[in-house]
Amino acid sequence: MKLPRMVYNQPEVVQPVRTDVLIMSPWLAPIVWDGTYNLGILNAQYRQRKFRVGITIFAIKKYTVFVKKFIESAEKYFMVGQKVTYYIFTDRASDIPVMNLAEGRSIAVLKVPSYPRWQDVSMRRMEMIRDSSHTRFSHEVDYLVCVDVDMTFNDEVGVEILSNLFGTLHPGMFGLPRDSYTYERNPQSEAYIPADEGDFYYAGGFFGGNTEEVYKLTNFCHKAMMVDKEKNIEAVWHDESYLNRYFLYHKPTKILSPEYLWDDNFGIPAFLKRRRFLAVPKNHDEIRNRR
Ligand code: 4GW
Ligand code: MN
Repeated sequence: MKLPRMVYNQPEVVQPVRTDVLIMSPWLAPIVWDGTYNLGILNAQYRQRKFRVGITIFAIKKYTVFVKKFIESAEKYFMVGQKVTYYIFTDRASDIPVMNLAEGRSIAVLKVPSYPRWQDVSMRRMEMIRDSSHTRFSHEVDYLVCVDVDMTFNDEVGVEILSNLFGTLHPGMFGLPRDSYTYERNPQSEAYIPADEGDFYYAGGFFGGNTEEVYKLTNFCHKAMMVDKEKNIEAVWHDESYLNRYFLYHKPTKILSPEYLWDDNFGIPAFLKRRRFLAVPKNHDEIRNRR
C-alpha cells in the first residue's frame, strides 16, 4: 500500500518532548505518555499491514454490570477505526447486553466457571486467557489487550499501545522506591521479588502484547500460582504479583504510563495530561460482598 504524503513537525534531536517524566526504560522500551508520539504517523504505519486486536474482559457474577458502559466507552475511544474483538468471559452469558458496534468490531462471549473466592476469580483470568490463546486468539487476532472490566475509556487509546509485550505503570506506585513496592516478599513464593530488585510496579488491570507473548505470560503466571497453591501460598496481590515477577525477568517491549490506568482517588498530578482509562468508583458492599 502506498503511503500518502504527510506533513508534520520535524522531530527535534536536542529538544526532549517531555522533561517531567521518564519516556524510556533502561532496556529501551518506550514509556507512552501524551506528547511522546504522533498518532497520525503511527496510524499510517499500522495501516500498511492488516491486524486485529482482541480485548479480554472478565464479567463474573455481579461484575456483568460494568460491561455496557465499558463497551460503549471503548467504541468511542478504544482503537477507533481498527478491527476489534471484545472477548467477554462470563458465567452469566444471559446478562451480557446486545450492543451495536462500529463496522469491523464484534463481541464474543466465552462461558467460563465462577469461583467462590474473589481472589480466585481475579487469578483464574490468567488460566482462562491462556486456555483461549491457542484455541481462539492465535487464529483470530494479532494483539491482545487484557484489562479490568470495572473501568471506562475516557480518552483515546490507539495503536500507540501495541507492542510484542506491554505492561502499565500502576497509578498508585510510580515514583516510589522499589523496596516499598507491594511485590510479593515471601522467598517461598513463585512471585517473590527481593527488595533490591524490580524496575516498576505494573498494574494487573492492563497488559498485553502479541498472542504468543500473552500466551507465555499467562501460562507462566497460571503455573506459578498453581505451584504456590500446592504450598498453600497466595501472593499478596494475587495475579498482579505474578505479573510483576514475570515482567522483572521478561522485560516489556513497551510500557504504558498511568494515563492508561488511572483512578481519580489518586488525584490528578501535573504530569498527567490525559486520563484515558479510568476506574469506575465501586460501592464495595454493593458490588463485592453481596454475591
Ligand atoms: C470482592 O468481593 C471482589 S469480587 C473482588 C473482585 C471481584 C470480581 C472481579 C468479581 O466478582 N467478578 C469479576 O469478574 N472480577 C474480575 O476481576 C473483573 O474483570 C475485575 O475487573 C477483575 C479484577 O477485580 P477488581 O477490578 O475488583 O480488582 P481491583 O479493585 O484491584 O481493580
Ligand atoms: Mn479493577
